[in-house]
Amino acid sequence: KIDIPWWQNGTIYQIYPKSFQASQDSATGDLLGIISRLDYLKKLGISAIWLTPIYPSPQIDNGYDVADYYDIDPAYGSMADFELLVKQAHERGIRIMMDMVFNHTSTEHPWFKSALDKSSPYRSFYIWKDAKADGSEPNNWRSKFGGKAWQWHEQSGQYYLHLFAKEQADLNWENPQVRNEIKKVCQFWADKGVDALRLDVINLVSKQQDFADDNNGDGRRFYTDGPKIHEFLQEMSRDAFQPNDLKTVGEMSSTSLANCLQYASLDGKELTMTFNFHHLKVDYPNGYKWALAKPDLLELKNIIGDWQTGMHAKAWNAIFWCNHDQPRIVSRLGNENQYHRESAKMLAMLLYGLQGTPYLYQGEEIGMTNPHFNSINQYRDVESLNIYQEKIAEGMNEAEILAILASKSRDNSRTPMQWDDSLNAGFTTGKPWIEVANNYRQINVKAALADQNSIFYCYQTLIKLRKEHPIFIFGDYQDLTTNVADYWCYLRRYNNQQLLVITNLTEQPVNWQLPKNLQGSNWQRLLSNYQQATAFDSEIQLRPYEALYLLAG
Ligand code: TEU
Repeated sequence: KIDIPWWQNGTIYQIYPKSFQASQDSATGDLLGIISRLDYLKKLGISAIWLTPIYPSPQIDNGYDVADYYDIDPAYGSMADFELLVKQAHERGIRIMMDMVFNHTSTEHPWFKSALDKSSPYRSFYIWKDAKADGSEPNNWRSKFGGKAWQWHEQSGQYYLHLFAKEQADLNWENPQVRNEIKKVCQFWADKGVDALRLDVINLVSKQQDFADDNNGDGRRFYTDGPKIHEFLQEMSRDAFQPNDLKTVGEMSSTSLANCLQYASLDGKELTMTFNFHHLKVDYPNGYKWALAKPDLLELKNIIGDWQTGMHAKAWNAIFWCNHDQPRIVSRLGNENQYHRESAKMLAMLLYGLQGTPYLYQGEEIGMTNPHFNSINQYRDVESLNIYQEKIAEGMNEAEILAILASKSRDNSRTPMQWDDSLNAGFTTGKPWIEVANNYRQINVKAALADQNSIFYCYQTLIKLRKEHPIFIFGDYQDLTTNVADYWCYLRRYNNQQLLVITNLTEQPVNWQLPKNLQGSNWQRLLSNYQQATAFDSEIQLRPYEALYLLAG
């Protein structure tokens, strides 16, 4: 038996505290609510929970605008509640991963407030530039949330950079004092017993220092995987992560495989693993998020395949379908209606057969769907509200932009967790900050736990299988269905074992012919998403959204 570290064979469960569980009648969830659900998470079998930001914040971007790195937002509880959460989680063998937002702070952060004064020592904590001769912005970079990336400050007569909302000012990582403050923050949370960190848009922190205009883009090529990024991460790793044994996952916006090989190298000199998002852009026509298109399933497979083979035995992947920025996967790649259960399980089996650490987003384990909001008043997300205004101003009709939001908005994944069929799905006895999806009477945890054949138990099994079979962790990857879009079968090999992951991505039945060299192996059925097993020999007949794990050796 080999000893595999938790961050390799465990599954990490993402909690969006605002929408997870309220302990009483508040509009948002809180830490005591999370504590009350730890036994549920233990039953699921996860190894760690990632909490999106719970620090004091004006909540312009739901906590990704941090006003104090050293405290808990009163809406979520107190530091004592947090300490209790760490203790109670650890008692159940569940580790805690905190979300660290170091590319920017809230403009309500004391550093930024002080930085408004040109003579303050904190001025250089942020990126201030003079206007161009005609008074316009220092360059043409765009904010990821729409509009320009620069905000004018009248009193001090300069612009500051914000790659996200104007209330999220970018920190100046060139300043060693900034980096030292960040190390102190990591130390503080490590001392509280935190085991791991998720680093928000960490590959954007090193900006090319000439701040030039981007003549064929929005500026991202001047700060994505920027000039000093590896140097900065090595410094953080040496001074903050490694001394505290903090495991890390970097959120890598628009990154490349070559860079991730270095960020997440198994030598551990930078980070433990990385998220990338290329596979979740296969339904963005020409890379543009705010338009509708069917997902390109061939591209999906090719992108994931490139990362599987590219990172194998060299660096470590984080694998995921969902997070708080993405629509629900069953609505996106599956079938919410007739094949809700089959397609949700198929997508789970497809992902959990891959190499890397799975991240499971709250509600994914019960097949939660997009809520299908149909009025702008139902949306809360700053990005969605901005794009709505932009499109209306451009003359798009309202029905069209609402249809786009219903499929693309980040709020699709931010609706309250569906616990049971009572008022507000058991999330709060008060009025939730965002509406509950109205299918909660059918799709909820209580119903899932009562049904041995539910999506929940499929995830529970997958999480367990990954701990029992090292082939999931260390096996190589080979696509057996290249150039086919509608079904996807791949092979993992480790020592003398073989694992076949066979999936039908559509509702059309399909027959798949086992490659000659794999026929006759003594395949054992490890898992299937249909109750009645399909017969197989050299040919396998796949029903709608069918998925199968076969193991040999
Ligand atoms: O997201 C980074 C990011 O660039 C995207 O996922 C973004 O939400 C998407 O491209 C918009 O279309 C991280 C956080 O996960 C997100 O919630 C924050 O809003 C963002 O950083 C800023 O801190």
